[in-house]
Amino acid sequence: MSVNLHNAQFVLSAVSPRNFLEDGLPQVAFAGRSNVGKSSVINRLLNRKNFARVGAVPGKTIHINYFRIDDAFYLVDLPGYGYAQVSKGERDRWGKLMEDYFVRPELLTLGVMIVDVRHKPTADDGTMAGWFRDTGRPLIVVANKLDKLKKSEIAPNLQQVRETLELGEDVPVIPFSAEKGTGREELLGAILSGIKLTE
Ligand SMILES: Nc1nc2c(ncn2[C@@H]2O[C@H](COP(=O)(O)OP(=O)(O)OP(=O)(O)O)[C@@H](O)[C@H]2O)c(=O)[nH]1
Ligand SMILES: [Mg+2]
Repeated sequence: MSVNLHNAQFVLSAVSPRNFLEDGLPQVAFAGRSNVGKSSVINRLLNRKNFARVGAVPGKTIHINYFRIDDAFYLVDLPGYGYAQVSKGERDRWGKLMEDYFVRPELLTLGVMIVDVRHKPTADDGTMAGWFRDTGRPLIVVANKLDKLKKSEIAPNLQQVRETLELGEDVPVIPFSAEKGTGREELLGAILSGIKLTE
């Protein structure tokens, strides 16, 4: 089946498991540290400027946002983590919501984890990768902000991501720049083939 990415709409923002969607359509869940460029990657993927919100106030959205793409699948935007200036209460709410989500791996069809290719993945990134791994579902890692690296840094940094997150050989690490568009086709192809659709 082919997908029209232009037909994308926001569906709902879940703040508790009662709001989780489960209607049989595949769900592709995006996760990453706050400010890693999650919204930018989603916008780039859909070739939209302001679809998922970029930049506003980091760490403020402790919601799971669902976007329906062409009535074919959901793009699930999980709340970012690792933002220093959040309160304990917010961190707890984040943990509870994520736990509620990941305790039900049947909700998830494919995971997409976004990291900043400039830096060694954090302990939180490691935890996140572990949660994805424990679902038993396929995972794709997006190494974003590639445009900020010198050419000579690319290969070692990609390797560092792979090693730090202890990724299996079946997990692709896709060099990506939401800013420049690098990696868009590869990511799109990996996502669509992961859920058995074509563009
Ligand atoms: N140079 C560069 N900047 C990027 C890239 N992707 C995102 N950014 C910038 O990084 C900042 C954060 O981007 P967002 O897309 O808002 O990040 P986010 O992960 O959604 O952040 P929160 O939702 O606030 O947690 C913005 O200033 C973006 O313009 C990239 O590939 N290259
Ligand atoms: Mg965002």
